[in-house]
Amino acid sequence: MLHKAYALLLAFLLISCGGNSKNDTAAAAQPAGNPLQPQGDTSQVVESQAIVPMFNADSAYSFVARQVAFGPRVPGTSTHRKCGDYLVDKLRSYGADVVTQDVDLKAYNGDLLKSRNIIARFQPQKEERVMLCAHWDTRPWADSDPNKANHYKPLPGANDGGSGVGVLLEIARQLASVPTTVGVDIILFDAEDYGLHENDVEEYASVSNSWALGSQYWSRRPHEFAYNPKYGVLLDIVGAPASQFRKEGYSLHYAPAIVSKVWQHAKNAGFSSYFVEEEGGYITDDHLYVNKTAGIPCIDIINCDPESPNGFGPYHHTMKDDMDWIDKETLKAVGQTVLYVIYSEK
Ligand code: AHN
Ligand code: ZN
Repeated sequence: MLHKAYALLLAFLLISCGGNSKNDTAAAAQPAGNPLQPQGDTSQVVESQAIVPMFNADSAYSFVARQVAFGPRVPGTSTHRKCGDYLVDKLRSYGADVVTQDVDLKAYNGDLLKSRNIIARFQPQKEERVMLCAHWDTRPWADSDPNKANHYKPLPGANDGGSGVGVLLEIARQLASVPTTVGVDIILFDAEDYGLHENDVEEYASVSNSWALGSQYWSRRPHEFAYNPKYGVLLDIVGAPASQFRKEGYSLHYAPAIVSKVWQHAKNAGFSSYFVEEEGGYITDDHLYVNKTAGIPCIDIINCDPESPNGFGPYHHTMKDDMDWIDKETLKAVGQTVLYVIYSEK
């Protein structure tokens, strides 16, 4: 893979320029930063490098599988509560300072959802911060399933729910051993996926903002006063084989520089087949409220498939959204790119 060659070359330069290569971290880690200029001043390139850990896709995959093993994570169910406890414990085990927002949120149809936003702070004393987020709940209804009998059944949520959280747990595991220069907050939003059922579109025609209830709540009331990270990156549906991440509309509108930064790191690392140089459509997702309501520039890394019936993928909001749709290469492309981003941040 290109990012390995890129990292190895830079690692060699780092060593030959007297960088510390003796400890375990350096052996398992790789430098990243600006693209290597073939004719450039290499010492300057090396100086700008940060040590970036290797993202372990097997580990991320197992974190997705663990969530799926609980069963559907629909707010208010015991599997949801148990998975929430697991996520809090896991993040604490990696040294994060974890707080939760436990709140009853009202769904568009009147259902009261016992919800929990989970906020894990790494190096909470640091002023300069970056936030990484994903939703951890799963959709209560497989309303895009080709079989109508499944339209009111909960889905496994491997990709939609599990994948973003799996990548973030692996990043948390790395943060436990290799600190970043900036502080990092991992925020797991609840109740993202309780939005309008396909059969309710007419009856609830006047309803808006039925999706992303947890992030809407958090965006009105962030976990700390005057919370002001430099930017946020949302991961949603990041596990399907050969995923393509297009530059999502609201992300380009509210946070164009962050889109460029992330896509540039992906390109340097050789992941351009995933992070494509194309604009995607506007997607109502957690980042919309983080941008609009909380005023924090936040992008969405999300796989869309313009060819498929509902615009995402053939598994999306169907009973097929299980581990068969989780691909380690995709988890790696996303996770490694995000590691490059946060470890390069000064
Ligand atoms: C809608 O489907 C309306 N928005 C995409 C956000 C989403 C749904 N992410 C996961 N499930
Ligand atoms: Zn969904």
